[in-house]
Amino acid sequence: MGPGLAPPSRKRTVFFESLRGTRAIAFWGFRLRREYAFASNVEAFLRAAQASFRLMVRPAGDAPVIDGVIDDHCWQRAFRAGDFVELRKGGVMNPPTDVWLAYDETAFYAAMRCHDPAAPNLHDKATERDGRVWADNDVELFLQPPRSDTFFQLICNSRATAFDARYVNNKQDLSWDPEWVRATVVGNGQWAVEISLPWKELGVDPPSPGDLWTGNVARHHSLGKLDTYSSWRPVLTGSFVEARNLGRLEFLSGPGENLLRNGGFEASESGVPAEWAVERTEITVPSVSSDRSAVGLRSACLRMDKAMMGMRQGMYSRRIPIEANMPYVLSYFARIEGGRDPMQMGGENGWNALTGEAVWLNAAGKSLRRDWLTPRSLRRDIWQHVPWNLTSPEGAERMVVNLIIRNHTGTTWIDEVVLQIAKP
Ligand SMILES: [Ca+2]
Ligand SMILES: [Ca+2]
Repeated sequence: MGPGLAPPSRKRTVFFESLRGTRAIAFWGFRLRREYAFASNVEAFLRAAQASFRLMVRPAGDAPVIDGVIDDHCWQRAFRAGDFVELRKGGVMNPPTDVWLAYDETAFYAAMRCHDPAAPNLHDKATERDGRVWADNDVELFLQPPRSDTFFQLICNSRATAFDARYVNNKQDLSWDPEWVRATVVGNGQWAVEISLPWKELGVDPPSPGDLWTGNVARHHSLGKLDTYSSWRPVLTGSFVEARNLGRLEFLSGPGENLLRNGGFEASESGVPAEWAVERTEITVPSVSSDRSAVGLRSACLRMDKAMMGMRQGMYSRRIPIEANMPYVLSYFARIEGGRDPMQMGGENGWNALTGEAVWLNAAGKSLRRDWLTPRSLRRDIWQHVPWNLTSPEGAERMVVNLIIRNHTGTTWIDEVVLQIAKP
């Protein structure tokens, strides 16, 4: 056991999956399989999507305890990515893998859950650093700082044995032996890993919010002669170990306290997410779906498809308690796909419109002011973070966030709506 190595803890059964989480994953898998079944050319679809694959990395807040148990606070608020795609084949991998990423000034943190009906009987063998770890059940993390010709590969098998290599212009250097901490728990039907990698081991400063790195998360599922390989960012030609096959990692600023509850649109039985409402007759209910989770967001998001007769679709938040004369930041993630070119936001005459409003109310529920929330333009096919700076008017006690979409073509997704007090 080398320095920085946490002892592997095997064959502990972990009950960290809430009922709600299990249901969301099942629903999401069903949606995705159905979509893929309808796609006439899965590979073409994936190729088009490849460039836009983006994993969001949120600040950890409190650093996770690296014990292989994925129940730390930072994982609860991290984005979950999944839907690993099989190497050079393009199908969504089953059994699935879930990934959460986080960071702080000290280190990069990752948690992966590998679903595997064979667990706990995994028969992994490698115990030596830089040995045949990649022949076992493993997870593989790839990281490349911006403007660098070097990327890093960190492999961990179910016994928490490490394989770490540095690649300079795609040439492997195994002598790179950073001090990183990892721990695994092998349970029934799954095994889990947590990783902490100090930034100083990469020889770089910690990322700042908004920084874009490249990277990927991959998995080897060892099934004897039926080994399978899959990754979060699809790799359709070549191997995982190529800079050109890395996706994007986006480091985000901290969410602070979200005054708006259920900004992630976690679904309810009725189809309308908790804390949201549909209040106007000309507005129809958008669907809550999870079919874009692969770009980094959590289990549910709001989906609005091309509407009949220009019918608007929208959701209204419940009234959120706020303070008067206070600066706020309201933000969400949006993604548009397949619409008319160029996409015109804000106009409603035959075009797609993503609009919204923040309505400030006084104690009697009277509207004091409306601030329109209409992005001027959005790039297509990637999740984008759209923030507004707002100041509450004198006498305001509550606000309502209205999200309204009018799609004549294409599809729009919204997720992770956050309202917080602006930093001074
Ligand atoms: Ca933990
Ligand atoms: Ca090494």
